[in-house]
Order: sequence, then structure tokens, then C-alpha cells
Amino acid sequence: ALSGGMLYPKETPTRELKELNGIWSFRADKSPQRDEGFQQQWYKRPLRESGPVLDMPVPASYNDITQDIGLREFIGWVWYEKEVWLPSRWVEDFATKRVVLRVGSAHYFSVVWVNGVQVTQHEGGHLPFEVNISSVLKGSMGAPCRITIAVNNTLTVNTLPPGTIQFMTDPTRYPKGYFVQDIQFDFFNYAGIHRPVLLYTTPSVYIDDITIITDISENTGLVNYEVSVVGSEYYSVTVTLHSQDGQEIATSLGAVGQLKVANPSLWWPYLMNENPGYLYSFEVKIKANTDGDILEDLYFLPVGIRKVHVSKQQFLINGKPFYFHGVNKHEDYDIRGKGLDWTMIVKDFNLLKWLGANSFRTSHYPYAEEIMDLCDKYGIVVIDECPGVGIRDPNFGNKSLQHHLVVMEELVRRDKNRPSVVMWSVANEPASELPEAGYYFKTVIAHTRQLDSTRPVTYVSNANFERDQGAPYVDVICVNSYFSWYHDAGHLEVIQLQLYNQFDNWYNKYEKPIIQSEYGADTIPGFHNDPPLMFTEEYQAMVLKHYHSVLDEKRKKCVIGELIWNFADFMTTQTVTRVVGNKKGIFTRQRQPKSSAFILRDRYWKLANST
Ligand code: GCB
Repeated sequence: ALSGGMLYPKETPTRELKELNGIWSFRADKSPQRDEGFQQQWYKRPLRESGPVLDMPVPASYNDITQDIGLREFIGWVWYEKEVWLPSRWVEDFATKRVVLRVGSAHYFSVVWVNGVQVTQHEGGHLPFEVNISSVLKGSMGAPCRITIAVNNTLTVNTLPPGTIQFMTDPTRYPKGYFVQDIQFDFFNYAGIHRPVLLYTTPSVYIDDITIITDISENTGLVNYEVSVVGSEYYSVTVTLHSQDGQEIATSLGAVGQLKVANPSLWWPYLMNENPGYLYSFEVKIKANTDGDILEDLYFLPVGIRKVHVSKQQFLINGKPFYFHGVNKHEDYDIRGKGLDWTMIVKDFNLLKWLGANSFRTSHYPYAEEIMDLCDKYGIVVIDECPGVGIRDPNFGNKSLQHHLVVMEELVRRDKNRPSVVMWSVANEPASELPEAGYYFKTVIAHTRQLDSTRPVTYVSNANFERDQGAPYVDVICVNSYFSWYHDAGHLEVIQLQLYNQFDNWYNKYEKPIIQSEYGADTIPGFHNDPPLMFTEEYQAMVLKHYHSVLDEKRKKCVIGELIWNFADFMTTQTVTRVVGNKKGIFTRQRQPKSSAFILRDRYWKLANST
């Protein structure tokens, strides 16, 4: 199991924070073995002293920042560095204070040094990691602090997502040492430091983690909590719940306990209640006595009181049936790639609201905490997916499985307190018809349930219902299908028959509720043809209409949701089936609507008003 919590860093009266976003020094290691940086110990001195550096924005993917195709397609180590001055009050008394370096995410494998000393390493993009750097900073008063982060985007059979490196050895076709990265998923493998890097302080006795589990009993909201404190065995804990207008609602002493809220304002999904996303503020205060020093730490966590339950045919939130009408997204934008960008984040939420979408799936990896915060706040329901996309034949081994379990631990640790997260998805479109998939998914799903017994668990399948090995273990069946696109291309007339059969087959076999977790068609905006032809706006519109007519009938029975593929066009690897990326968005990559966006908008608002 992981050690320690991963609370989102915040300024409070006892904690300070310093963002390190902006321009960093950068160099890709293009040496033949890609290991010059380690051989020559680039972390020992300022990066500019070991060779030329580029200016690189953080957070951002590095791929699309320059005009260099070699950097866009680069595979291997890239080096980032930033020098920063720390306030002297941060570094003068390490008996009572600690300084933590936190990386929101970096893709894929990272090694971190501070002032030339390696302080941590982390495997996996899309999830945060942090390290207490106090011991390295000791005695550094009056000197800037140099942070070096080397990031390697190479994917292997054991990474999540998986990939392979292909060495091209035919000397008549490729130069010596030529290799390519083969990936098993349909989005560009953007790389670099994708989310904010920051330093923050806490007292040396500090609130390390908080776990909240809410429940509703009659007219009472129950907030079960557990606070973990590190740094001393002698401390007191006081927790207090405040309403949105600042009123004290309940308070309690002790690291473990329960708060009762009479007539609670429940956390409701957007469009289900006129007061969506109600968040209380859960204040944790600790006091410790260390060698005569009284140390205090304070942290505030938003808490939504809500309850999720799955029955044979329904998904219930606070006891009421919830129908997912939403989207699949990507973290994907022009120039920035997967880099966190507030402008794009707020724009996307405005588009979700315009659309009347009440939910999305974080296809195909965990999204930034900053995005998840807004889901909590607005009442957007989330299926929280881990980066287990494209798990196939060589990826079911024990090493991959063990890593997958750790990734689920990191994901649950990060998002366990979020009311918006109503279900975990452990994978997308694995080769779940293979015999080894049965044990694999049984294990990953059981582990996830053990980490969090309050939320259902699923994975997203495109396997044949008769051969899928993992479905017995999920709570909700999620199915992707692309009728009239990847099968029977151009034949809109077969969609309805095939879709009825899809739902009947899965439901009759498993008697579990079903989400249509993907459907759609590539569409080049501005391409028109009637009768509809593939890639035109009319064709995408017709695919949607055929799917919707079956969904309308089935949603009163076993179908509990529909998520379009995709919210917006996004970048992919270059292949003959992708025209500067995947064009199945109902919005372009620049977030302008195609015709289908209006169809979906009509539908989603009607659905919202009919439930
Ligand atoms: C899928 C995948 C998704 C792809 C999509 C497509 O089934 O889950 O990652 O982008 O199909 O457009 O091919």
C-alpha cells in the first residue's frame, strides 16, 4: 500500500504555497542512447552549463511548442529545470516546518533532484507525486533552490497505458539505431510536465490525509471522517463542518468520528436539483506539543453529502435514478497538448452546461485535480478512469497487474473524497476476451473495491458479450460500439438492429445496468452531403439519431446512460484513419460546434427535463 496521503495543496493559516509555473529551462536528450544526461549528471550543475537550453512553459506538453518535428515526436528523456528563491522563513527552522515539492503530473516516468540531490522518482502520468525536501534545503539559506526534473515518455509492456518500442533493423529502409514507439491507444502520447509544480509548507506535525465517507439516513446526513496526522504521537484533532454561508453545522473531537447534519443540503448532480453541487467545508485543526513548541495545522476540504447505489436496472444518487447524459473528454488542446490551461478548462465547463451534459468519463486517464474540483462545485458527475487503456496480450502479466493495482491506489487516494466521482473505471477496451483477462480484472476490481467500498467499479468493454471475461466482476456494464463506422461502414440502416441486440445480449447475460460509454463518427466540419456520407456533418447527425432512438426505448429499462465519443476533436498518432487527429468531436478542437452539437444539446435538455 502507498504511504501517506495526497491532499491537494492549499494555502491555509498554517500552510504557504509557491507556484513554480512559468518558463523552465529545457533540453531533450537526443544522444544515441538517450542517456547523456545521466552519464554527464546534468542535474549537478545548472542545465545551461551542460549545453544549450530552450525556454519551455510549465505546465504544457513540450511536443507542439517548437517548430522541431524531432521534438514533437521525441522519445526518451527530457530535462526541465527551474531556479527559485525561497523565503527565509521557510528554511530557517526545520524542526517546526517542512517544505514539500509537488508535481501535479508529468508524463510518464520522472526523476527529481533538488540542488543536485535526487529526492524522488515516480512512474506514471496523470497522477500527482510529492516529496518532503526539507533535509536537502537544510543549510541552503541565502541560495536559490534548483529543481531539476527529468521526464521519460517511453511506454513499455508494463506501463499504463502500455506501448512498445520497435527497433527497425532493416538497413535498406532505416538508418542505424532507428526506432519508433508503438502505442496501443488512440490519442497522441503528449509528454512533459502537464500539471502545476509547486512548493508548499506545513508544520512538522501535519495533517497528512483525510478520508470522508458520507451517508444519508432519513433526514440526517452522516459525515464519517478519518484524519491521519504525521510527525507526532501526541496531538489533538478538532473537526468542524461549515455550511456554504459559513455557519457552523457540527463539530467533533478526535481523529476518527462521525458528524451528523440534520436536514442536510445534499450534493446533487447538475440539472437534477436546482441546487447542484452543494459543498460543505470540512475544517480540520490539529494541535501538537513537540519539545515545548505548540504546533498547529489547519486544512479545509470541500465535502458533498451524497450516496450512490446500483441496482439491476438503475443507477441511484441519493435514492433517485440518475441517467448519464454526457460526454467522453480528453485533456487535449492546441499547442498546449495535455498541459493544464485555465482558459480551456472554464470554456469546456461552459460548453458542457450549454450542452446540458450532466456527466463525463475521464477517458482514458485521470484528469487534473483542478478539473475535478469544478465537477464537485458544479455538480457534474464523473466516471473516474485510470490510464488502463489498450491492455492487450503482452500486458496481462503479473508485473503489469501489480503496477495497475498501485495506480488504482494512487487514483483512489487522490479522488476518494470527491462527491462528483460516482464510479471507478479500471480500463478502456482491454483485450477482455482473452482467458488471462478474467483473473486480471477480477483482481484489479476487487482491489479497487477494497480501497473504496462506497463506489461501483467498472471497465469499458468493446469485446463480444459472450467472450468478455471481466464483466462478471463489474457493477455496471459499459459498452463501446461504432455501428456503421468500424463495422458496416456507411450502413446507417443497420445501427438500430445491432444496437438492440447489443443491449439485449449484455442485459440478458448479466442483468446489470448498461452505459453506452462510446458511440460516434468522424466528421470533418464543413463537409456536407445528402444523402449522408461518412465524414460529413449529416452522417454524424444520422449516427446520433439512430443511436438515440434505441437509447430512448432502452433507457426506461436497462440502459442508464449515454456518453458521446467525443466532446471535442483531439490529436492522435499519425495513421491513415486519422486526419490531423480524431475527428469524432461534436466540437472541433478549437471548441466550435459541428451540427451534431445542436442535436445533442436538444436531446440533453429534453432528457434533463423529463427526469
Ligand atoms: C474507441 C476508443 C477511443 C477511440 C475511439 C475511436 O473505441 O475507446 O479511444 O478514440 O474508439 O474513435 O476510434
